[in-house]
Amino acid sequence: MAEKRKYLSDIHLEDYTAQYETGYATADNVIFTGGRYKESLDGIWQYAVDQYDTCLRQKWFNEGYTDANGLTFPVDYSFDQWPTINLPCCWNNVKEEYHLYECPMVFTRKFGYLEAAKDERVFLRIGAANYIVRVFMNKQYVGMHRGGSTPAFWDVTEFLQKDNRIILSVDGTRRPEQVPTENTDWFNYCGVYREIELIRVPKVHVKDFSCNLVNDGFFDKIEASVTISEETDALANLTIEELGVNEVFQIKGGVGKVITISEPELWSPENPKLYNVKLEITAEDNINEVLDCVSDEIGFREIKSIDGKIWLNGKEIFLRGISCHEDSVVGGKMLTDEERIENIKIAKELGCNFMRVAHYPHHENMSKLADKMGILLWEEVPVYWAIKFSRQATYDDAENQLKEMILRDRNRASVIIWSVGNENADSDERLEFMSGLAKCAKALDPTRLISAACLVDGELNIIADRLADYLDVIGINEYYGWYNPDFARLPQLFENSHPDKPVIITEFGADAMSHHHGTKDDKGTEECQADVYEKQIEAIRQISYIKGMTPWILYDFQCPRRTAFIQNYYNRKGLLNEDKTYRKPAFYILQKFYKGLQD
Ligand code: GCB
Repeated sequence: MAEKRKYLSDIHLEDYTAQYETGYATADNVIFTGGRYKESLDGIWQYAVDQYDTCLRQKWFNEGYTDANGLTFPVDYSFDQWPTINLPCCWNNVKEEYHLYECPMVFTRKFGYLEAAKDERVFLRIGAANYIVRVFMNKQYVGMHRGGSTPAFWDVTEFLQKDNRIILSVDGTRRPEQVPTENTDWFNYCGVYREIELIRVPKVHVKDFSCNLVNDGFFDKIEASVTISEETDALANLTIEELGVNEVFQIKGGVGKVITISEPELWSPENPKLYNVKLEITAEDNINEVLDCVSDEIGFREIKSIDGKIWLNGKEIFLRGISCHEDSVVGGKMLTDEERIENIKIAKELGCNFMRVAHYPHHENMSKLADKMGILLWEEVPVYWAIKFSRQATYDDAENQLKEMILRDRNRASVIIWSVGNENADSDERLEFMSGLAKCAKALDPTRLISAACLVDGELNIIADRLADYLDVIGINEYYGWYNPDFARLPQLFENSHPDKPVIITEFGADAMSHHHGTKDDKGTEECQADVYEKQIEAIRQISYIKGMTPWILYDFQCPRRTAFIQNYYNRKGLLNEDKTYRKPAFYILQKFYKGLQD
């Protein structure tokens, strides 16, 4: 009887998610994954659309209600008979009827697992699930993660058995208090759209490992830092065979750091040289007792912002960039490596040495490929437009996403800028929020530049933002010739402004439907877009404090806000169309400018 009453009370419980607010995976749960063996849970899963969130309300993870007398009650799911889906994926692209579905879906599968050895820990890693994912394993709640673009880790050692059932309840609902908020200028692709894997690690394991060139202008020292899972003493052995580096150093209370003399061949877009770096943790009193071993492919380079200029390896650099969303006509936000390679190749064809991967952390393979192929990156967290800046939990969420992004990508030479947001109106709450993020990024990674894509002060027509005090580089989005039709205001803006830091024009652009023609005054035509590019480039090239640009955007991307005939639910500011089969005339205008800068 008691269980039956519970069954009924579950229906009436409004605050049913409160019981699932524990086991919150944050940046503190992250472990270093480079060089580790991963067991994939990708592939065929059963799934159901769970529009009313019944999985959580009715606790499906219990796999049935049985009362004290052994009476069972009917359940509203049948996992093994549900239809199947291939994970990871964005469900919006799987079936027409799910295209605009943003509420919860439930995924489940069974898998066998070879029991963890004594003293071994097993972590579940989900590369990205938008926006909240709750994990259940073998009739128990494991935990949750917030944030749609960064990886989540849970220690599932105690939950695993020989035969397992895992359930993921994934909620893609847009909510005003989330990061990003409910209103964005891109499509809210939902699902578990990056890899799901189990990672076995020794009990004492590397949680975090970073390795980079010392930023002192001499290019002759490499530093490595390590944090291990226990506040214990141990030894670490850093090996970079190709450089003859083999350095043993102390780990005290779980943390260790070493600086070693070495003159690596410097990484740059022209010479994307990577080294195989290995780190071994051994017992303090016995160097032959290996506790853990990780590795990574790392490039060594220095990036600085001094005297209003940006310096790569001690040489001034102009960032010839382009912005890019993570969007594919086939997979939505789930790009293949081939698509990422194609994007980088097209950017290179354009003459770029830099890409702004907007407006959220893209898949980690993007920066790995950028490392290999030689292109610099701006990475960003989705602190976009009207975030709930005065809400502490929203700040915590944003800061956590920022940390998860930095921990994931901080060994990537290609990444030179962490951006803490995009186009947020200048208020006291926003200043407090975003300066907090900027300070957090600097503290976690003092070797890179911090920026944000800021708005122009429209009234005074000046580049002025109080956040600039906390940034190394000022990003400016301006749409003269498009949202702001009075083009004459652009040269005035540049004249009125006297920034004391380098400026990157992080956005300008204009919509153009491919093959749509007219005069340059006809909005939405290729001629109009080309004209905006001509004028923008002419104005920007005269201004010495502008040290880079990332026009908006490489290719057209899906966007529910865009309903005009020429748009058809796409933002058409791309230099290419959405399937990248056609280059619009503006592509060649920007290419000419960038190639000219290279000569
Ligand atoms: C912006 C936003 C970007 C939009 C773009 C546009 O300023 O940063 O996310 O897609 O403008 O096309 O309006």
